[in-house]
Amino acid sequence: MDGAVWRDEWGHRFAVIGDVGGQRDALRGELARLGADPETGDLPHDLVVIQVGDLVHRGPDSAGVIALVDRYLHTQPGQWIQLVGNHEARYLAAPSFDWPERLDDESVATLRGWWADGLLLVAADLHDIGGEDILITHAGLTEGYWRRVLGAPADVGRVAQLLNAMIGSRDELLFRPGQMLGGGRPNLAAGPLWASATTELMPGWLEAWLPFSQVHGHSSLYDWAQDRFLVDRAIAGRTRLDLAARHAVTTLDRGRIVGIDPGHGATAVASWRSWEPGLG
Ligand SMILES: [Mn+2]
Repeated sequence: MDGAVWRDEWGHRFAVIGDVGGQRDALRGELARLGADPETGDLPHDLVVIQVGDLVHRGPDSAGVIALVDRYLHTQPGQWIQLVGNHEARYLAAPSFDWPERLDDESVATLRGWWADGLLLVAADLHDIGGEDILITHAGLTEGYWRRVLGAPADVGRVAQLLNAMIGSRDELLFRPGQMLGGGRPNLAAGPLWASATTELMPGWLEAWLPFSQVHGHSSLYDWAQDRFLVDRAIAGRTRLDLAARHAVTTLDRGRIVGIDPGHGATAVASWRSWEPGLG
């Protein structure tokens, strides 16, 4: 489906940005590539950004990333859709995992304000991109969670609505862990902030009919640093890699699952891009 950038009925184009991990300069650089003013950072008026969560930790400037996003949420509302990652959720409920870094109090207060004000979502959805519907979450929606918790709705808009309606009232269920927290066997009903792409998200959907396509961050089927797949050939054989963008696109029977976590660490990776509907 490589072609021109897709636009909605109001002429908006979209960019879905993977995990930022405290890399403010890398985020600013990608936004400038997308047409943001390199000086002021202002977004071009036709652009809507969807960021998949994990804004913070690992990199040098988590507070700067939070402040930047907070500015977009308030000065260009409707042009920035912020999803919650497990690294944000750590500050929204009793901490479920240890992490060597601690956000400053002001950043924590900002995150909690977003959650209380409905500015931090669990899911976003895009309709009819060349016939394809797409659900966007931090870690991906597992088959088990979609079936058992949500009741297996086929409509992507309904799924996003159900997930976002749980904010503030069912946080424990939204933050349901999987194998990445506490280990143990893969949980094919792991929650949308914690599902592991390799052992939970992909294996569950490989055996089922995907009701809509998905874009997620959080983890990757491919180890970009070591240049190797972390999954078996049944999944790797269905997966196309964009090494420069750090996107892994797995095509299943009725849709695809696109992983866009660039894998930033203490330093930002040199080459990565957001995922832009219509471009591939
Ligand atoms: Mn994550």
